[in-house]
Amino acid sequence: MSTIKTQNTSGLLWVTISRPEALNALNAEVLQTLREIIQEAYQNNAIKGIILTGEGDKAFVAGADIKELSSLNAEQAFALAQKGQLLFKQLEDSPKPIIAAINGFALGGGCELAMACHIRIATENAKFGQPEVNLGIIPGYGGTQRLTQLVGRGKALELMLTGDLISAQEAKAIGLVNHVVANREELMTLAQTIMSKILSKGPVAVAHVIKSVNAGFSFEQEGYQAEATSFAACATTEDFKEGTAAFLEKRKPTFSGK
Ligand code: DAK
Repeated sequence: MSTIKTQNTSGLLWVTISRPEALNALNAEVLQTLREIIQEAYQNNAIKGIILTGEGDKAFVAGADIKELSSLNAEQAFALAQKGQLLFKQLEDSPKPIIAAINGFALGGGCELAMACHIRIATENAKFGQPEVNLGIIPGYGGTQRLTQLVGRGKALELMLTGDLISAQEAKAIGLVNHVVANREELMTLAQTIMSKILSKGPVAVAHVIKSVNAGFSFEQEGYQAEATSFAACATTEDFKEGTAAFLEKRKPTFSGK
């Protein structure tokens, strides 16, 4: 049975990590399947955006699979780290928007997975944390960087050094999630509402917003320079012409993605 379920509804790809017996923990199979799904989604012009969630009401993803982790040798750990980091970077750099719909525990690698997505929304029973220190390791899928970027150095250090879990409301208060809703049904509705709004905009501009924001956190590029380059690229598109024309003609724009 597959550990990830997908459903494509009108260009929106719903991706559900499904290992409820292990609270949707990330094992090698899940990571490999997710990698294949994401690569296929990038190449498929019919897919415009992705909503990522976990099966059930208890967990988004409760971390890397601790059973699998415990039996890794150094060589396997290195290979896993490289593959995992690449996947999370691909998610973060996706030109198509990705929303994490967090329906329960988002711990360790699960919290890191959510942070690699562009927008996070959660149910009120969700819990967040980087409890790796409890296992004698540190976050290894970019958590030390992304958590610090999202919530600031002081709170990030407290969470990673103590391994404490925080509630969805606390996560919202520190900027780790954008919205908290009552239950799974509301979560999916809100995810779809936000995604539909994003997908009504020009896809070239959407991709360049993501690229420009990410550039500001990259040591390889200067954020403002990248933003100017992206702005210039957007300005030559048909979507830009259509968007400005529609505004001036007081009508809704129809974007072609060109
Ligand atoms: N891995 C494997 N199985 C897990 C799991 C996990 N992370 N979390 C839960 N499960 C399993 C439990 O073992 C249990 O299985 P059975 O005993 O029924 O067979 C089942 O899911 C239900 O869990 P519980 O019985 O524990 O449920 P509770 O409600 O009592 O507790 C809990 C829920 C989420 C508080 C608890 O399950 C828990 O503390 N889970 C572990 C959370 C955790 O520590 N997560 C962080 C894992 S470390 C790397 C990069 C990144 C990472 C590693 C390497 N490289 C670069 C190489 C990331 C590391 C992590 O994420």
